[in-house]
Amino acid sequence: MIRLWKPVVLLLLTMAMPALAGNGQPSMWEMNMQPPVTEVAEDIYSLHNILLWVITAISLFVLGLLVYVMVHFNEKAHPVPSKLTHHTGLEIAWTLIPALILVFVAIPSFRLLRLEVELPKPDITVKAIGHQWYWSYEYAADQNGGFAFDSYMLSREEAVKANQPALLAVDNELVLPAGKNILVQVLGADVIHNFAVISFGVRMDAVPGRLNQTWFKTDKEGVYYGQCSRLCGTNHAFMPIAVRIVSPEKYAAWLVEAKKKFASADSATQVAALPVAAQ
Ligand SMILES: [Cu+2]
Repeated sequence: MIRLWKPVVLLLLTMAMPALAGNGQPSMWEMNMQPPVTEVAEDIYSLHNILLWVITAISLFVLGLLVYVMVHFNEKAHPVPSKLTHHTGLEIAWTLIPALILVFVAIPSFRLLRLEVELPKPDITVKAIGHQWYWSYEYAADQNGGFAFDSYMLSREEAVKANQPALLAVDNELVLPAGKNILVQVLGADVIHNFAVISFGVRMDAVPGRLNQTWFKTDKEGVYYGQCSRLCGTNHAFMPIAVRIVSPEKYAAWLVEAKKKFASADSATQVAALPVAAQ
């Protein structure tokens, strides 16, 4: 009994503190998804909540039916079994009602799918390339970019020193502006990786030789963390994604700095050498 109170208190605390959930990263004892910061992520969250109510109602209804059958139709309560095998009304009902539930679920689901898949006119295009085991990013030359860099996870000591989350913080963040449509071209350099940032509702396979595209737009500045979400080898767990969303002014200033910082030849050749067939 004494041992039980600790998890119970923790569970109650957890339920009372969704407001404390970390933005852009997982937090301890979090029950729900990370707070969404794009329209797509918000829609994913609300569809998830709708489905939760639907499946809860269905499960409770089925449970109720089972209990009813056990109580009313056991041998003691109902010694002479009914010979009833068909009931037209019932059969129509149990076909029609599930079909209507599916239609009800399909409407927000297809709406969300369209929002995710239909790429809006991009303001900025970046390329995210998954490697064993790090990411590299390429900024388009015609958008004041024309440079590329690698992004490696910080060691635990480095992350703690920089006051950043361990296993998520990286040396070079993907910096992008708020309020713009960002198109991310996702590629794999060696095996299949996956570019996933939960708060953006973004999850896209990085396949060698294939150009996949996804997009996001957020007005909330901050750092949002993601992880490679396709098993890609020994260090799969150690190639996080860190996206820093800044104001468009700060972004313009960062581009000038980054162009100087990442002007080295080696990262540029690495990206150019990729065996990529455009779609
Ligand atoms: Cu990977």
